[in-house]
Amino acid sequence: MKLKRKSALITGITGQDGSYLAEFLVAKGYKVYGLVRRTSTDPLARLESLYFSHKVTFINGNMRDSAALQRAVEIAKPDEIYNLAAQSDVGISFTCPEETMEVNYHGLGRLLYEAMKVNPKVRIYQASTSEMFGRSKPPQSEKTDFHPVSPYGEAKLRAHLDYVVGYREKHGLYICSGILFNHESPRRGKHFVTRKITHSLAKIKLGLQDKFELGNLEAKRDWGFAGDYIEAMWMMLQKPMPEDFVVATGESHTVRDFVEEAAGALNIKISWHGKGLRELAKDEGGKVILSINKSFFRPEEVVYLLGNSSKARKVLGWKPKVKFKELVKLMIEHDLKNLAH
Ligand code: F7E
Repeated sequence: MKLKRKSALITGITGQDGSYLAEFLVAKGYKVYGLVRRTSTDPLARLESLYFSHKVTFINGNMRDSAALQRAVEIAKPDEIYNLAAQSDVGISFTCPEETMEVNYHGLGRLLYEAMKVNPKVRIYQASTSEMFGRSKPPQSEKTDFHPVSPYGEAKLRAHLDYVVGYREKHGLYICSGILFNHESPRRGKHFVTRKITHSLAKIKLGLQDKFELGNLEAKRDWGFAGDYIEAMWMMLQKPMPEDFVVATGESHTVRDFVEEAAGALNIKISWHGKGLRELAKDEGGKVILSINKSFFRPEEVVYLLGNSSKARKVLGWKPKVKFKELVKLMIEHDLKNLAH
């Protein structure tokens, strides 16, 4: 007897995580559908081969549009939904708080309402985030209190409490939060700090750019590889009962460490000069390659994130494969190769 192929709907399929997850689920034999928002940028940038080989099906729509969400779940008839669509830029959430709440909080509410009508047994993954911990002391685990400091963190926390915990407890919905710490890759958008650093330094190395600017160098983040983290998303939905999991490496580094590691991978010897907003980094020849610009600071900053993912390791059997140094190296190598063409 032939088993029915599972169907998955990924919102946010065109993003970094969405594209890795689509590849992963296609390889597992899933029928994969992606909700795609109309923008003027190329939605195929990360998904060209899957799309043209008809391995994923795009459905137009976005998280603000209930009718479009209804159509998406009716077409995909999903066994699993991965809600990765979001206004995911923490810095921008301070200038666009309403949009952030609309998409990251109300969007999930709309999706759940439509999904439950089509299949009350659907399993849903919600992309929650370490930003919900905000100023809670590290290391942060599933037991740590939430103290978000950004509109992004607040919207994600409300979605977690009202729709993940709330619908699980009140309506018996199968829904899990993956509380993911920062996860990066060569597919990361260039407005996030890691890719901004690797891309800018690679350009400087190739003589295509003189210098670049950053904000707070002292923020500490637990950076893992996105390709490892999407596997944890899938693992969560395979458990008999829905639960929430922290996904992290358990290693934290400052933005400054990231700059040094990336420069080292390019054989650029940097030295730091000055303090605060006047701090600079110079190369061996004394040329300024990095300066500080206060516009990249946030009104409120999450100072120190360090995840304790022992529950995911124990219950899911998940562990990160790519370590910090390797992550930086693979991002640098990708940027060098792409820019050299
Ligand atoms: O900033 C500092 C900045 O924008 C990291 C999202 O995926 O992970 C991400 O959020 C740190 C912050 O990521 C610049 O102040 C310094 O402390 O790369 P980011 P994020 O805000 O941590 C979480 C888990 C998510 O859920 C989010 O969706 O770097 N920083 N200078 C800078 N950040 C940026 N973007 N640009 C700078 O020039």
